[in-house]
Amino acid sequence: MATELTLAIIKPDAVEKHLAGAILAHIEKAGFTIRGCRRTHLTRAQAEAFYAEHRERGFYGELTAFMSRGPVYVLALEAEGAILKWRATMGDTDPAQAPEGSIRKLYGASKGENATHGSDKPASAAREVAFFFPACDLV
Ligand code: FUP
Repeated sequence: MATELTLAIIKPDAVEKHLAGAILAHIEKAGFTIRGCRRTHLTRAQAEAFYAEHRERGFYGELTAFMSRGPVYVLALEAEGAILKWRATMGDTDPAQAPEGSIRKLYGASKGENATHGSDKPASAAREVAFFFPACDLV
C-alpha cells in the first residue's frame, strides 16, 4: 500500500468542548504522522467552497453554518493508505452507528456535529489538502 496524505478537520463542536488535544493524541496513537496542522476559523464562504460538492443537499446550509461557527484544526495526515485508514479511525458519519472506540463514537454528538472530517477518496484528498496547505507547509 502506498503512503498517502489525507485531510482531517477537528470540527467546531470538538474544539468548543476542548477535545482537540485528545483527538490529536488519538491520531498519533493510530499511527498517523501529522505533516500539517493549523488552527483557523472558516468564513461562511470558505465553508461553502470547501463543501461545494454537497451544494444540492438539504443539509448544506446547516453544515456550512456549523463549520464556520468557531475555530477548527485542519490537519494533513500521512500514513500507508491514509485515506481509508483515517475514515476507519473516525467511524461512520452518524456517531450512533460508529464502532466502539472510534473518534466519532467517542467524541461526536450527531450526524452534523460529528467531531471530525476526513477526505473520502484520493481526488478529494488532493483537493482538500491543497485547499488549506501550500506544498511548502507540508513538513
Ligand atoms: P462524511 O464523509 O462521513 O463526512 O459524510 P458525508 O460526506 O456524507 O457528509 C459530509 C458532512 O455533512 C458530514 F460530516 C456532516 C454533514 N451531514 C449532515 O449534517 N447531515 C447528514 O444527514 C449527512 C451529513
